[in-house]
Amino acid sequence: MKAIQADITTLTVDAIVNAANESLLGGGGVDGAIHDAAGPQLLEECRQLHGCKTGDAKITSAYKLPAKYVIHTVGPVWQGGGCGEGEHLASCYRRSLQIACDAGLRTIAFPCISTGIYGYPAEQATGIAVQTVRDTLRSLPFTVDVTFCCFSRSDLESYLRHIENHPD
Ligand code: AR6
Repeated sequence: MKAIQADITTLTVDAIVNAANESLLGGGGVDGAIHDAAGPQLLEECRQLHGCKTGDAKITSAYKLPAKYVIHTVGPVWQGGGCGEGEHLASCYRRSLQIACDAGLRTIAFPCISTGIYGYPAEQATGIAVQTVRDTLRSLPFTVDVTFCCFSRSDLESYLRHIENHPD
């Protein structure tokens, strides 16, 4: 696994993960950027999915994006930490990787799920993301190459610290 600072819509990977909401019908943040770059066909396909529960994920084509697929996952809204937010966030990373693996995908990029509009504290979210991806990769039947795609310098620094402090 590695961390970079980039706009996730520019990445040429098998799948980029979208930090969506339960409607899967678009929104702001990375979700808005992904729909803008993919074009209107993405929304058409998302309409057929009839939403997605928090902590779960669903896959679509990526249309005009350089990636092949988009895996839409729904992170938790931060409510102080006592409402299962940590388990839901971990589930987003786990389910997205399982779906990628089931589809035979080998490269995947994640944004910092829930840490924007949904308000999850970034440092805590980084710890959950790195630990969950590490644990899930060990359980998969083949290797998936994971990129943590950070939008901000501070998120990148946080990921680099967590990855270095807990090497494989
Ligand atoms: N590439 C990579 N990361 C990005 C990009 C980008 N182009 N744009 C933003 N980020 P957010 P959430 C980062 O708010 O907190 C939407 O309305 C951003 O800096 O996109 O899970 C959905 O429809 C932050 O680090 O997602 C939901 O309603 C991270 O992506 C809601 O927001 C996540 O921020 C989901 O909120």
